[in-house]
Amino acid sequence: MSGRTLFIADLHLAEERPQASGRFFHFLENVACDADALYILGDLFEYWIGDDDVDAPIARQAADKIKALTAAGTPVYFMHGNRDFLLARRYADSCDMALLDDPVLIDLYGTPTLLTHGDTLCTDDRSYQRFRKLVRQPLVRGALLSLPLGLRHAMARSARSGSERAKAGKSYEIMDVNPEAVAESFRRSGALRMVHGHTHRPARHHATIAGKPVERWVLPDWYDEGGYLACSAQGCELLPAPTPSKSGSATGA
Ligand SMILES: [Mn+2]
Repeated sequence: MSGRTLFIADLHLAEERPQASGRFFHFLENVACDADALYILGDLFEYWIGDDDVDAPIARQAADKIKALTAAGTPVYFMHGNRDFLLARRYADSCDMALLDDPVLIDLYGTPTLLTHGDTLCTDDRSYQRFRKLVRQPLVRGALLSLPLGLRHAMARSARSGSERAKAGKSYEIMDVNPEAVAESFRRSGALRMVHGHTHRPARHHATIAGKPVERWVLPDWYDEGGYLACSAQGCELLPAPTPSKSGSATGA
């Protein structure tokens, strides 16, 4: 126990990006190992087509490494992102992760802290919000999961390229959080701190809501360096993920 709770998001693990998974596994074994808890706030995986996609090596590897962490005494919590919202109990149970609702309010060393993936705060992106509402409906979810695996793989591929095209056509502001949606989340929850990912714009923002100072931490993605938020009773700080090669476990990748 280090008296620290860690937060990560947007790792976007995928077979074709072994460096990101190498860095993540190194982080689990060398940084998260003595944390009070680890929270994964969505988009752990680049995409997720169902817990029955059991042949995905990256999913199995990640499950083994996460399970090793929980077995050693660090609880791991997972919240869905927009890429891996189909991840379900079967997979979570296989690595002893607890599934969290989005958003959720936790007591973090005495500070009421709201955790969310962050996509629901991007209310200016109306077309995305409509899509999100549709695919999260239980009937649609069930229908998606009942399709053959091969077809789901093909759909995930086309959704990824479609999302890249859609992003290219949207402004920087539209894809960021909406300030009023953020303020409303603070007001509704009574939180004094918020932690989220999704926008890939790591930062610490300050504001005053209902006369109280609040802070909002945005987590970095792991496309490049990767990083995490470490919180203790004294406060939080954003830190870079250590590079595996620096500690002698170079992969030559
Ligand atoms: Mn996301």
